[in-house]
Amino acid sequence: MLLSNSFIPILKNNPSEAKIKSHQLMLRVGMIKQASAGIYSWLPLGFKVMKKIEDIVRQEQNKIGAQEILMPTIQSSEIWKESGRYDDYGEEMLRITDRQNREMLYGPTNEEQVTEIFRSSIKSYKSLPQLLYHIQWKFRDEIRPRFGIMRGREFYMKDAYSFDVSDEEAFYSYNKFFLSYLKTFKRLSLTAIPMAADTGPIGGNLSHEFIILADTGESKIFTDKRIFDLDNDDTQLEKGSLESMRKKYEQFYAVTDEKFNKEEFEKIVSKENQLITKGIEVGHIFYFGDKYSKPMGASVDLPGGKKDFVKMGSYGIGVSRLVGAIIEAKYDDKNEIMKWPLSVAPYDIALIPMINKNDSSALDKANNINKELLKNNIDAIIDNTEENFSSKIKKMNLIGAPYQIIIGKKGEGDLLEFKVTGEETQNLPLSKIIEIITKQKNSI
Ligand code: 5CA
Repeated sequence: MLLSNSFIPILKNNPSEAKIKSHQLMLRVGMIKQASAGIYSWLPLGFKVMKKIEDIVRQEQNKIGAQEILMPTIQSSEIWKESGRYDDYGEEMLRITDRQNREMLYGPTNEEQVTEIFRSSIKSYKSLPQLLYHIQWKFRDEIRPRFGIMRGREFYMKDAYSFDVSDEEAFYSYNKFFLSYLKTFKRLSLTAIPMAADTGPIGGNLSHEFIILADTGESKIFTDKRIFDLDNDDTQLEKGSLESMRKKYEQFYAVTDEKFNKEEFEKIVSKENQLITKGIEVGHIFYFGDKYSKPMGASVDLPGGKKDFVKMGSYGIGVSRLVGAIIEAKYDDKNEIMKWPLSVAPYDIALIPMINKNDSSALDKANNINKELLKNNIDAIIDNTEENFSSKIKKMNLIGAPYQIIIGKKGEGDLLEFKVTGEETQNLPLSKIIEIITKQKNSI
């Protein structure tokens, strides 16, 4: 892609209304454009990143056997009256009346909608478990939307729902999502820690928030820092293995402030392992048994002939929030260098030819390099403008492709000036550069 043809409206300076670095960068490089308070349009650069995140989330959901559906954004109030949440949800719910005077709402979450779908088709324990998910816009009329897309009113969420015949089976489903979340965030190059959390308006009594560390995060967290050293590489998708994986995490104290108890923390966690800091909630999972299935009459026939209400859980990932969370984790705002993880980068590499009016040789060279890259499925952005070198580098450092090739006039034979963005230049032939990037891509 040529920079001159792309819609990347870059600002010279940081916009003053943005208080945290993700919001600053997203406005600065034109990833998003505010439409009204807490509501944004996604421009090409931001949209590309969000779609790549969405793809990884989807792949990891499919791997645990969850099936993708798509429910509407607008829901009928009827099902919310059945569950009893229509009044409970309060002012965060955007309520709409249609021309027939029917009460509708813009979905803040989908427990009711999915239970309604389930109960109309599934009648027997033999069809369980069912794991269903969708990736869809949500609306919550937050009183104070802030930090750009981090706490928006309209936001993009993956929400999954599990239906099981017993508590034991439901915990198995819960643990599948627990593992799937750890793997998803790792592929996004984030370390997300599962922490015991409150359930709020979703309900239930078992819940984990997945939190990444960030000074600008809104969640206060209290942990035993040894939890950061855990991995889950040996975990299999089978009951016993998943159970021991969750136990391994739960043996360490890790809670958000709603669950914090100072006395308990100081007793359980030795001084040198205590970590009190802030983080961003990128995912949240809940187990709530028959909280929705009972009032909404979602039951199945059991083996002995009796009926029982299905046991349910729900599992959310903030797909749009993750764009900001990755920036908070990766952006060096002092030096103004963004380095996107290759798994979600808007471009794999930036080609930066030094161009002046009378000499197009560097641009020709960039175009030839691009042809080779395309053959190898490597997506490049070419800065074909005639600006000076330092402003070109500055701009590309903000756009944040993880690699750069600088194409000057000198050029030593076949060797190119290659950079891992923000690091030292190395002189390498194109074939070696393609090898490095391809290897990195295959490991995602
Ligand atoms: N029904 C459950 C699970 S699907 C649910 O809605 N959970 S939630 O309320 O915790 O939201 C899931 C995730 O969406 C959160 O972990 C967070 O990453 C993201 N999220 C929630 N509210 C917002 C918001 N206002 N702006 C951006 N992302 C949000």
